Amino acid sequence: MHAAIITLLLTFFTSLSSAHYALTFPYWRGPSFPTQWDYPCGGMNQSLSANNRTLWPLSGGAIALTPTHPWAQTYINLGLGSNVTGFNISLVGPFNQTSNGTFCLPEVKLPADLNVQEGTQASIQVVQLSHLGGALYNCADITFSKDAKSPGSAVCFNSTGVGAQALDYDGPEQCNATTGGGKTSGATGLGTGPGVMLLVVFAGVVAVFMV
Ligand SMILES: [Cu+2]
Repeated sequence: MHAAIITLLLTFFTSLSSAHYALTFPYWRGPSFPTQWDYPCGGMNQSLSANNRTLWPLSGGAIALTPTHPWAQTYINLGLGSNVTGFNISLVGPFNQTSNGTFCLPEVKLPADLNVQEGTQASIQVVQLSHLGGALYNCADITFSKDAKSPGSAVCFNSTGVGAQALDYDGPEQCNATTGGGKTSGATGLGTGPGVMLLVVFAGVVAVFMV
């Protein structure tokens, strides 16, 4: 009886751990699969970074992960320091990361006004909001350095079918107080200037990253 329950639990947790995603570059803080819902780093606390820092280029570098979901709204953030509590610098996103396998952005640039020095420590946070509605977190700890090495094409590549898309934005919701009307149709909204502009600009950004 107990053995059966344990087998059932093991099966459940194995199926959980086969989902979610890992960071393969910079290498993640730790195997967060069972606790990946926990903000801000999937349950992997900062002390785990002690022996696990990746050298990363001073102007920014590659970020590779192994998504397992059909799609996920994805954000990549940065926090400076050796003990990061707030990931307040947006590096990429949000964008829709599509399909599963390996996904890599070969050169994620730092914001132009961000001044990092040789030896500056920081942590990168990846957030994926999956199709099931869960928020999944992972962090990787880095040291900015001119000696940082490229992860190489064995680590930084995009599996067949894996990619990124701009998020579709079909205009703000509109409410007509007199008729009680709701949201306008997507087709109508897409015709509005700001929405299309946002889409085009962001598609350009993603295209640059995907080169
Ligand atoms: Cu998952």
